[in-house]
Amino acid sequence: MKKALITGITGQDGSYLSEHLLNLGYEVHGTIRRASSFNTGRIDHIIDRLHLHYGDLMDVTAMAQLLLKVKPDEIYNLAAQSHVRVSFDQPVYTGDVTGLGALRLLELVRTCAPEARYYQAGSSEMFGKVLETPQSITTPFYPRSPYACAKVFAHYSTVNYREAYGLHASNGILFNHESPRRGETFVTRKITRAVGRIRAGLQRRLSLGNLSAKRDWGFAGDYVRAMHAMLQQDKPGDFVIATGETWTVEQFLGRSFSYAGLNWREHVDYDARLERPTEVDLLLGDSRPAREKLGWKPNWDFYMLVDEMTKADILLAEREAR
Ligand code: NAP
Ligand code: G4F
Repeated sequence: MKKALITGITGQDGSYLSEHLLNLGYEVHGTIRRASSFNTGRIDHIIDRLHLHYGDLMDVTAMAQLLLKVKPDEIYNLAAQSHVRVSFDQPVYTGDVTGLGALRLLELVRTCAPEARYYQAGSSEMFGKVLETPQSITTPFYPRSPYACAKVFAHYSTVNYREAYGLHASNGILFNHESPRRGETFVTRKITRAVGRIRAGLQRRLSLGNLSAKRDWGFAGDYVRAMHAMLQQDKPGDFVIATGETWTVEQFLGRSFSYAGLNWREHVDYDARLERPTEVDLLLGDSRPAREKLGWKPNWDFYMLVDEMTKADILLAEREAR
């Protein structure tokens, strides 16, 4: 039985990747952080089938012990301070966790588990102020936030450890992917949560920032299949994972509100504090190499994504209202 270790198992992607690997017959291990309140809500439905360990990308000693104890065949580094806006408020912390955290883990893989295959969660945010459209694996990076700078550092650290030490280390450059399990401060979930709550009479207004930004939005459940597929290749490499379609925040907003029979213009306020010092205006990915080499393709399109997220949050708000 193959063993996988997932950092960030409590996050959106960690939960879908765990389900995927369990379905494939893996023994799935993951790191969790001690918190003052419960933080395993996304994996509670499978928790009896998982092996959870306290661990943190800042804590090299605990992570080293974990690698030596678990001896994973595959390591998925999903842990990060993953919020772009927050990274402007906590740039050094974000650089430490999201950037140096990956390097710390790579160094541990090199010394404690050199045969393990390593996946690094890269981001389309690295393309930032895009130098070409669509963005592909050869598009130069132009990061626009402390988060994106940290991800660029993690990306090149992964490439360097592959080339310098022969690790089977791959970067997935994933474009935005969402789901009913998405964190509630990311724009898609913030919108669908508000739609559900407004419809149920639990909330009146929704404050948002820039509505004209364009994102290539996919479904997280589709994207974790690509992470696993990358580690099954004979040779490690880097892949862009995207739907190949781009939509504005306003289009997401319009579709979600209309799914619930509401008009967004009657409920949404503009709040300048939600703007970023530097914005990423347009993301649109070219994932043809992943489709050809990994045999990957997304099953959900934009409308399905918005509708499923909105439906789930309508049900959630109805339960809250009861
Ligand atoms: P997420 O929901 O924010 O989950 C982040 C995970 O990292 C959580 O499990 C969190 O634990 C954990 N974590 C944070 N700081 C940590 C630390 N110091 N040590 C150990 N664990 C830590 O993110 P996601 O959407 O699942 O994304 C997964 C990864 O893909 C992230 O690296 C993200 O940057 C990257 N990515 C995401 C997208 C996207 O659109 N979702 C696109 C491209 C790349 P707690 O639950 O304890 O906070
Ligand atoms: O949902 P967002 O916060 O996602 P963003 O910044 O694109 O980052 C996400 O995707 C990246 C992949 O490209 C990941 F690497 C990263 O970890 C994260 O998962 O914001 C999307 C857009 C932005 O242009 C933002 O300015 O929505 C705009 N926006 C407008 N109003 C808002 C809001 N974003 C948030 N979070 N909250 C708002 O009220």
